[in-house]
Amino acid sequence: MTDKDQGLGSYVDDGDSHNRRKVRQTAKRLLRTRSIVKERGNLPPLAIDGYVVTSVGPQWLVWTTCGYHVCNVSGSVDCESSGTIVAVGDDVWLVPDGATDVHGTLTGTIVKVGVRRTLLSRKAAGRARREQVLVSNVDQLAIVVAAADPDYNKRLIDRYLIAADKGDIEPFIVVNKIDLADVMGIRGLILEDLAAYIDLGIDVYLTCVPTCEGLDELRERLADVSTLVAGPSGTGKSSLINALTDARLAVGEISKVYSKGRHTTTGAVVVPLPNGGSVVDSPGIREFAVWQLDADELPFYFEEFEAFSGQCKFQPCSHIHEPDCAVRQAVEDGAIDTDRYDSYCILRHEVTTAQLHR
Ligand SMILES: Nc1nc2c(ncn2[C@@H]2O[C@H](COP(=O)(O)OP(=O)(O)OP(=O)(O)O)[C@@H](O)[C@H]2O)c(=O)[nH]1
Ligand SMILES: [Mg+2]
Ligand SMILES: [Zn+2]
Repeated sequence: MTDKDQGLGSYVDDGDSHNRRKVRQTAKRLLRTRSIVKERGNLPPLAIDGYVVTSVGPQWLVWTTCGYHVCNVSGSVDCESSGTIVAVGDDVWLVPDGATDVHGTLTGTIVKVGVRRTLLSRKAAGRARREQVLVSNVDQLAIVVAAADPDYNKRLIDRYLIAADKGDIEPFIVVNKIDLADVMGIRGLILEDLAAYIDLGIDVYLTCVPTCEGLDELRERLADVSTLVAGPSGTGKSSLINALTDARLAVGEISKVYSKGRHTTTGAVVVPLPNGGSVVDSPGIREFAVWQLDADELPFYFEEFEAFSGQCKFQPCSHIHEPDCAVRQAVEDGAIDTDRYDSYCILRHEVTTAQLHR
């Protein structure tokens, strides 16, 4: 009997991730566009390195071996910018000012931003076509949704999965507030509903903060790596992080000084884990427009299409309107999840409309 049959904890598919990697490589035909803001050459002799923990208004809080520094960004910062010069998680070099701010925190100026190993981007809100890097240099993305209050939305999950793939981040799904599913008697339905992700090799964890269900499995998953915890507002991201760390203690006195005492998370913040690794708490988002997604590359992000797309009559096939489309047939036959196909159609419509207006 499998975990799934028992309706227990987490669902970890050890299956072959080779195919997934292959598809990802094929899909990543678009290079991340980055323009050098300024290449300064040698670093100033007093520069020290650290990483960006969170934003503090227009400034950045940077952890270094000499302690926290609240930093401005130099007007001639050396970075490979893709529209976002500094992001939480960035490796940076700063020159200390030799002073402190009103809270007694050391101050400095960021002069260089390191190359981002991984990143999670989206299209910035508003009309401008601009990339917004939400977080950089994390290994994993925990997509946290709630079993209820608020109801989860698979379209948003699918967008996160694409963005994670594009940014070289390994995603997994956390369904928190599973206690509410039990009250409503819908745990089984949720598992069925999310089976397509498990089939894709994406691990799904079921958690409940008050009863600690699933927290051991999650703790294990987070150990020794860096994980961005993202998802809609109110799903319990901060509650999970607080249960797994002593977040306030871990980030230190400094975050208390700068936090605005709000319940809702207002900006991404790196929280070290007690036994190694770190998590990045992030504010809930309602919408997520994937940055730089082309209609032609979209099918590659729906890797379950691959087994069928070779048999479509027309090559290439958009899998939307062409006759004798093997992908649509597979959806009808139940071999491809209907919701995933719906996500594909919605995204395809979005990206083709956006391409027309470019
Ligand atoms: N029933 C139930 N409630 C939970 C659980 N986890 C968190 N909550 C509650 O859900 C509410 C939202 O939790 P938060 O941790 O602030 O959610 P968040 O995802 O960080 O929200 P944002 O910061 O706005 O993105 C709080 O009232 C929590 O007490 C859970 O497992 N079960
Ligand atoms: Mg929060
Ligand atoms: Zn087709």
